[in-house]
Amino acid sequence: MILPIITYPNKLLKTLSREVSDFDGELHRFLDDMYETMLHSNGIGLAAIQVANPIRALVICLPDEEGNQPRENLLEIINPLILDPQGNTMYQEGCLSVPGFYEDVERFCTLTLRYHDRYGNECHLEATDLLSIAIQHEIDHLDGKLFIEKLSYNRRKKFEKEYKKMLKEKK
Ligand code: QAP
Ligand code: CO
Repeated sequence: MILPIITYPNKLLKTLSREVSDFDGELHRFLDDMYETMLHSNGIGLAAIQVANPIRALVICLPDEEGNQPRENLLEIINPLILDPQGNTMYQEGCLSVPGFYEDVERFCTLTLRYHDRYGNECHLEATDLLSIAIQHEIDHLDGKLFIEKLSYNRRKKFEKEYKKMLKEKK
């Protein structure tokens, strides 16, 4: 089932999402819906709060060389914790909840992630490059934060102006 994605400035995006404690069929169906919704919207990452569910769950599926995002490349990340973040890197980020806007954001370069899979098993992964950036972007959603909040004052002003203009034209 494809779920509606909420977009800025919807205040729900500011929610602090709660930990998942039941790794049951309902969670599994919801994760399936998140993957379907992300692919349908041409995304590479999606956090639960973006479909109005305030739980600490996110999905990431980076495209392969052919641009495909097969299910075997899907990462389902629940209750994540970043350990040992290192270095800094810049990337031009976008967000399904801030459609049509992309801007450079600074992130940690590499990290280790502790999280649970859909069955509640404890997992660890080491991430670099785009995966590391995607993880940090999505975990920010779980904490009610958007990438536009990391922009400098002037770039944020530029964003607000462009975004309002775009919303008006869409109507
Ligand atoms: C987060 O972002 C991310 O504006 C995932 O019109 C960002 O999937 C991970 C998208 C940067 C790694 C690096 C955005 C699709 C998708 C748009 C997305 C749009 C259509 C964003
Ligand atoms: Co996002």
